[in-house]
Formats: sequence, C-alpha cells, structure tokens
Amino acid sequence: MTRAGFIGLAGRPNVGKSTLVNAIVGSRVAIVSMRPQTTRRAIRGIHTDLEAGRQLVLVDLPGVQRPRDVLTERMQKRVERELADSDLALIVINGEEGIGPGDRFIARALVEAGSRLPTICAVNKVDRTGPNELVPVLAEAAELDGVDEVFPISARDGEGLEALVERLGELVPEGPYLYPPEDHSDQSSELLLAELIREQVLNRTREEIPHSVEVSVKDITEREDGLITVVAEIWAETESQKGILIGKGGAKVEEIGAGARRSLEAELGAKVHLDLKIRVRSHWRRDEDLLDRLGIE
Ligand SMILES: Nc1nc2c(ncn2[C@@H]2O[C@H](COP(=O)(O)OP(=O)(O)OP(=O)(O)O)[C@@H](O)[C@H]2O)c(=O)[nH]1
Ligand SMILES: [Mg+2]
Repeated sequence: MTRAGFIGLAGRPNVGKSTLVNAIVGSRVAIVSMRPQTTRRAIRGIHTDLEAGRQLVLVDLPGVQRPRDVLTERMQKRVERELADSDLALIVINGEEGIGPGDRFIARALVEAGSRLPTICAVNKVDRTGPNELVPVLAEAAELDGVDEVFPISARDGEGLEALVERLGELVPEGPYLYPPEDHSDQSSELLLAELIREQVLNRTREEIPHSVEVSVKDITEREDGLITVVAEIWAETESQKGILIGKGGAKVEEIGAGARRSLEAELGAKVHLDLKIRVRSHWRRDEDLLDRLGIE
C-alpha cells in the first residue's frame, strides 16, 4: 500500500518555506528571495519516492502575516484554507533568529483552527547557528503549542532533510498517489515562468517595488529550431515605479531581462527569446477580478 498526503507549510515570511519545498522536491517549483512575502499563491511541490511507495505533496504558502490590502488578505485566507485541508502541518522557523511572537501566534492559530493536525516543526537555517545557539531554539520549538516533533534543518545545504522527509513519509496517510509520480508541481508553465521573471525583479529592486510588481506570461511559442519565445508583462502600480523598473537608459529592465532569460533557459533547457514589457496597472493589488484571474484566490 502506498502513502500520500498534503503537508501544509506554515511560518513567518522569509523563514525559508519555499527553499525547503524546492529542496525536498529536488527541482525549482517556487521562487525564493531575501524579501518577505515572496510567495503569493499556494504552490504544490510534489516529491514521489517510488521505492518507498510514498508521495509528499508540499503546499508552499505565503508567510503568515497581518493583512494590509486585498492581496495580502487573500493570501492570508488561502493559508488558513489550505492548512485546514492538509493532512499534516509543517511549521517552519528561522533558527538563526530564534522563536518569536509571530511563531507562537502561528502555532496557536493552528491548534485553535481545531482540526488538530499532526504538526512537525522544522527549525531552518541551522547552517547559520552554532550548537550553543541551536539547542535552546530546539527546546523552545518543542514547547510550541501543538508541535509534536522538531527537526533541525538547513534547506539551503540539505542538512537534516533526509530525516525530515523520512518522518513526513511515515505520517502521511495510506492511500493512492495524488498526482502522477513524474510531476514536480501543479503549476502551469505560464505561471512558473512568470514567477521566475518576478524572482529577478524581487532580487534586483528595493523598497516598495518588490511588493508592487506582478508578472504575467502572455505567450510561449517554440520555433522549429528550438528557440522558445516568451512574451511577458511586468506590471507596476504607478508611472514612477515603471520608471524605476526601466531605469536609466533602460538599464534596469535590461538587467532584469538578462537575468530572467538565463533563468528561463535553465528551466526550459533551451534558448529563450524574452519579450518583456513594463506596464502600469494601477491598484492591481486591490482589483478583486484581476486577482481572481491571476489565481490569487
Ligand atoms: N542561510 C540560509 N538561508 C536560507 C535557508 N533557507 C532559506 N534561506 C534564505 O532565506 C530567504 C527566504 O527564503 P524563502 O524560501 O523565499 O522564504 P519563504 O519562507 O518562502 O518566504 P515567503 O514566501 O516570503 O513567506 C532567502 O534569501 C533564502 O535564500 C537556509 O537553510 N540557510
Ligand atoms: Mg515563499
């Protein structure tokens, strides 16, 4: 009998949830940045171990936060819904910073949601902590409301991941696979490519720009000689943001475009021509219909 289940990832922004999902899946399904609130949708990363007969569906979620606008409100609601539908909860903590009120709030909220999921806590970024700092964090993590077990890990280095995956595999229920074993994610290629472009924007801009930008892929076509053309739009909320994104003499958009093209080429394993336009869509973060269409629901 195989085992398979949904594992909802909960944690503050920036603790390394998406990095962890990519590391367990073994391929890039979710984008990562040093900015908080990188993830906007629920992305399912799929790890299937045919030999062991188990499939982990890791639901990467936006970091838990206090909503500020329709976008973040939707993100927060999505987190709650997804966790309620999961078989297990995986709370991710930043071991370098230690446990704070935000982490306690998340643990308590999971318990109060009532479903009483088996809850594992992963203390991440242990590559940044010395043993003397780590021991008290692990002890505090074990004391968090509802937490059953604690695993020290480094999503970046891979330390501790085998033990964590092994345990998650034991905890998911018996049942058939939920996705075809060869799949890594449930995202469309349009969405994955748009996210890879947005990742370049996040890593190459500052202040309010990362939060104000959304990317939409309009078209992907492959020529006979293998060249893939990707047509995409970067949306800013104001003309002044658009100006920053374009940069002096177009320098910024060129830099973003070059980085994005390399990232798309690595993902697609082909030469890419990226047709990138910057558009203003005022208040897209508050436009309910648009957010629906973007799959941020
Ligand atoms: N040193 C170290 N850095 C890490 C590790 N895991 C993640 N990071 C870094 O932490 C930052 C945030 O990582 P993400 O995976 O985007 O974090 P997240 O929890 O998904 O963030 P949101 O989507 O904003 O909620 C990035 O700069 C990562 O490279 C780790 O194990 N060690
Ligand atoms: Mg993330």
